[in-house]
Amino acid sequence: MIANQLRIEQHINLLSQYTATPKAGVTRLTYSKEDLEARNYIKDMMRNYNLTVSEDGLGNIFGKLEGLDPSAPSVIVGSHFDSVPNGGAYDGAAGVVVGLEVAALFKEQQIQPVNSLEVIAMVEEEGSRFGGGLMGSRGMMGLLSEDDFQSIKDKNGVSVKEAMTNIGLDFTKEKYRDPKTIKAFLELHIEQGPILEEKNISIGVVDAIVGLTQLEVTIQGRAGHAGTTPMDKRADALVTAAQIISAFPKLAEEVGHGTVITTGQLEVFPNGSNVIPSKVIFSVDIRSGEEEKVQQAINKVMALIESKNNSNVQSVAEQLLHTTPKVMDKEVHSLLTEACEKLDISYCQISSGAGHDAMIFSDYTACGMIFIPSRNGLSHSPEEWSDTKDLAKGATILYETVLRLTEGTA
Ligand code: HGY
Ligand code: MN
Ligand code: MN
Repeated sequence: MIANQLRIEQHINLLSQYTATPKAGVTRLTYSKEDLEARNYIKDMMRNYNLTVSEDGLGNIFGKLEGLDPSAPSVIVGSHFDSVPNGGAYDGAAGVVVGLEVAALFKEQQIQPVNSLEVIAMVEEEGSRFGGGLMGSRGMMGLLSEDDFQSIKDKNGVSVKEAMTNIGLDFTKEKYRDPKTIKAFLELHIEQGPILEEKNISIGVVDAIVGLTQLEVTIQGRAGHAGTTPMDKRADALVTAAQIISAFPKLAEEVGHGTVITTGQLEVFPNGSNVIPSKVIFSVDIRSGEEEKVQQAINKVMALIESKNNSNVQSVAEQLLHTTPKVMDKEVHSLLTEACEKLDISYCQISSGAGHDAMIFSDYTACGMIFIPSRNGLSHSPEEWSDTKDLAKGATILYETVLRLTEGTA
């Protein structure tokens, strides 16, 4: 493997230290202190590898190796560098580190590309701070308006613009990236599931990514005294929320075809142990490989919410994100599999149950993704772990593929 496993290991270990919850996984929320520490590290590494560093109006980081033909569209390689709360050291970071490794190999091998190579580290893919998710890639493709960046706020009411300013980022810079300036987007990601490990295969070449819908549901009831309010005189928002959420496993089963429905976030107001909850806000994450099944699941969830409305309790659901299932670019997919065969690395086709920035970019440019195995299939957990040997294999595959896409020569 031409990729340097030790260097990759160092990047992963150092980035994992930029967390708000040391000893309890990686918590690196967008535009946080930890974001800034990781951002500065990534930019320093980009400069080490002779890349010209820039940040756009959302704080996405770019490291560019100018090609012989500056007018030719770039090949972009990378991933996101934010995390879920108490997540792992590899989700997103592995793809950024492998992008850095491709740039390091271009430098070591003195490769001069025709098309520019750009390493990217994107913000807010997880949506852990501002909800929805895929904000960095959606912003680049013009799917979010300037007003959105003022209205989108975190749980403490801090807007994207304020949060950016707080860490010295300039939100007035251009956010939009003309897709004509991108030849292809490549991303390595951990599988976040058990398939590759079970099959004892090093690389999954992604053919498709599930459709993903995120809802935010608000249940409005009425606060009351837990001791003096008879059970038949209550408008308990949390009881209603519990009735809705507990029905999701059955709804998902009715839709079938691997459809999954999850509530990962729930807030109770006023959150007093002796107060009947007046309001509950919770998330609903709906995924399936077929758009028709996603729509069926959404319809069932909305009908269930509607059915719980009465004179005492009212519910509303807001759609924060909806992406249809996406297919990866056939030509890029072939280049990736050819690289696996040339390097004699075991691989298989795989579909993604996780969402990725590639599902946004794939509507605008050629996208390719490869997965590496996740130990015990675990992710979004402090126990997330992948072997840097597999990361080195993945980096070598992306290096070979980027060489061909950029028509690089030594
Ligand atoms: O939710 C996802 O699938 C991704 O980790 N953002
Ligand atoms: Mn994730
Ligand atoms: Mn991810």
